[in-house]
Amino acid sequence: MLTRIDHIGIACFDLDRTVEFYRTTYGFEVFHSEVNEEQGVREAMLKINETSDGGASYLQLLEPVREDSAVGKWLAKNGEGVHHIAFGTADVDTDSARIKDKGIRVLYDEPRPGSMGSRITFLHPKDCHGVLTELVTSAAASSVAQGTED
Ligand code: CMX
Ligand code: CO
Repeated sequence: MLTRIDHIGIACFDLDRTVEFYRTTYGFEVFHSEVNEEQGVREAMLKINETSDGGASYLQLLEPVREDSAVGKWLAKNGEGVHHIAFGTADVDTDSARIKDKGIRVLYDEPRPGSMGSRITFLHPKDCHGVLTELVTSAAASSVAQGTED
């Protein structure tokens, strides 16, 4: 079950300058940053609020580390802006299988590593009314599901 907006992914040319914009304009601070080589991005997660399912909602600022990455290609075509929306779920495997059964293209056979130890997959934007849609199970939700939390 999808229970929150986990994040909104925003593509930018210069991560540091964009982080500074969100800090000075709104007062949002960087909660976490990392490079995800597989996805070809350098990213900063700005936590906006906690959510009623025990998770949180973030802005995910994304700077490509390679021109041929998904975000690099998108930026070259569209310029900066909202790149994708991500819904949070306690069980990305079940939800992506359920959505795939509706005939919507799920881009990965198995969820892949996302921010902060999460597991992620994507739905094709052409099957989602033009919105690239990500499904996320946070590391905390994964460890609860697998019975490995501390
Ligand atoms: N939102 C909406 N539409 C998009 C899109 C996006 N973010 N990215 C591409 N499209 C559209 C294009 O405009 C294009 O439409 P037209 O044919 O009408 O022009 C079509 O989809 C194909 O686009 P493309 O430029 O040829 O790009 P690709 O097919 O090579 O890749 C996609 C598109 C969705 C498969 C690829 O971006 C992808 O695999 N995305 C998932 C991974 C990702 O985005 N990673 C970065 C974020 C990581 C994270 O969130 O942690
Ligand atoms: Co994302």
